[in-house]
Amino acid sequence: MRIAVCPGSFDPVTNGHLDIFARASSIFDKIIVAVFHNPNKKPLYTMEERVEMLRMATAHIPNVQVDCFSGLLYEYVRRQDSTIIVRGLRALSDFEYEFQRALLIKKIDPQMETVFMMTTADYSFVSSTGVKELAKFGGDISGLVPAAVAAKIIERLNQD
Ligand code: COD
Repeated sequence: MRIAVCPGSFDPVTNGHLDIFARASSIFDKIIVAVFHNPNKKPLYTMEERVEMLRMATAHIPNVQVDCFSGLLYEYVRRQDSTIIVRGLRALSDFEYEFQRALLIKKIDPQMETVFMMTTADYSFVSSTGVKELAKFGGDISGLVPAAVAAKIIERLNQD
């Protein structure tokens, strides 16, 4: 069974992320979407909220599982009986960062493969940061995140 891990912050999940999961799910037998718990960062959404939004957004893709992890990514990937990391690429700036990370991981664990998937043109400009900023100032985020996630974001903004 070919298992691939899609790691990220997903703060929150966007249609750009979902496009990568859906396309990866047709290549691999199982996709594990893994939310990174970084104790040094303060995300807008808690780990539980991010996992819940991801579960809602991926419910229609049968071979996608949502999980969370802390510590080193390649160690987590190994624990999932996998050696495959899937990452999405949007712009040249993504490439430079990803290229260095992939080489560093390969240096430490030579069997680890980072597979890059090019963004879909429709989502090339979509980022979690952009969605949060747009929502905060009352902009329309429909089309950038799934409807259920948009509702959660708006509900949260109304509480603050
Ligand atoms: N289209 C296509 N892909 C997209 C889009 C889009 N519109 N938006 C985002 N993506 C891709 C990103 O390029 C990325 O591949 C993925 O979706 C997730 O994105 P983010 O922004 O939610 O996640 P990141 O990049 O913040 O995740 C960073 C990690 C959590 C993976 C990283 O910090 C990590 O591995 N941490 C664990 C510690 C570790 O092992 N570090 C590495 C040492 S070498």
